[in-house]
Amino acid sequence: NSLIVATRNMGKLMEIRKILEGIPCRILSLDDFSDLPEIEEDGATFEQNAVKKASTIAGITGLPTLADDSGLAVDALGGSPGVFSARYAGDKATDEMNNAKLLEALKEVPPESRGAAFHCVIALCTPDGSCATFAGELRGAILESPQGSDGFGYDPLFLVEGECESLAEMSLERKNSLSHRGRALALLKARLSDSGFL
Ligand code: ITT
Repeated sequence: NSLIVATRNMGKLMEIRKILEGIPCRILSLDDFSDLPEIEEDGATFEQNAVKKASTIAGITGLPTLADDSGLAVDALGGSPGVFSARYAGDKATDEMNNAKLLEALKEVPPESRGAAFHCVIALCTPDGSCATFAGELRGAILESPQGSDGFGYDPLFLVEGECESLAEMSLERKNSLSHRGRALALLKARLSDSGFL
């Protein structure tokens, strides 16, 4: 009984592994396979990209596969960077470059107008091509300078709604308990448990 988590983002992988701990499946990652193709993320939505990643890998490997497509939608930027979050500052952008570009884009925007949301869609696909998707969202605001050093991506700039900490100041467990990814995976686990799998 194996399940592939199809991501090359180590931050995501760590969070997903922690949430799936205890399910009766061996969790494999893309590192357990060689010669898998790069999948172009050309969908217009998180859902399209998540399904594309999971269904492609499930089709090639013959194993059930989970994929995460996620990103940050900033109100003052009309929902950008959205599905382009990983590549906001260019194709080879690092998290630091993306964060610097976001701070620059918002430098004239006052604190009360810096609202944003993280979105995550998890797709679970089987080799026969059937897929289920689960979505989660987390509201917050973009800080004026980074806070904290845990997590990945935009975490140091994201102040969680109703909290006084950024996502990068929280433990992995706490982030998972409230994040967009944690919520989407909680729905997936509920579905697996209703279907008698867990
Ligand atoms: P895979 O496609 O291999 O999974 P990726 O990093 O390219 O990895 P996405 O296309 O889904 O994944 O891009 C998601 C980007 O959104 C990610 O690189 C971060 O910049 C940002 N992001 C998503 N979830 C985040 C989180 O929990 N904390 C901080 N940033 C996050």
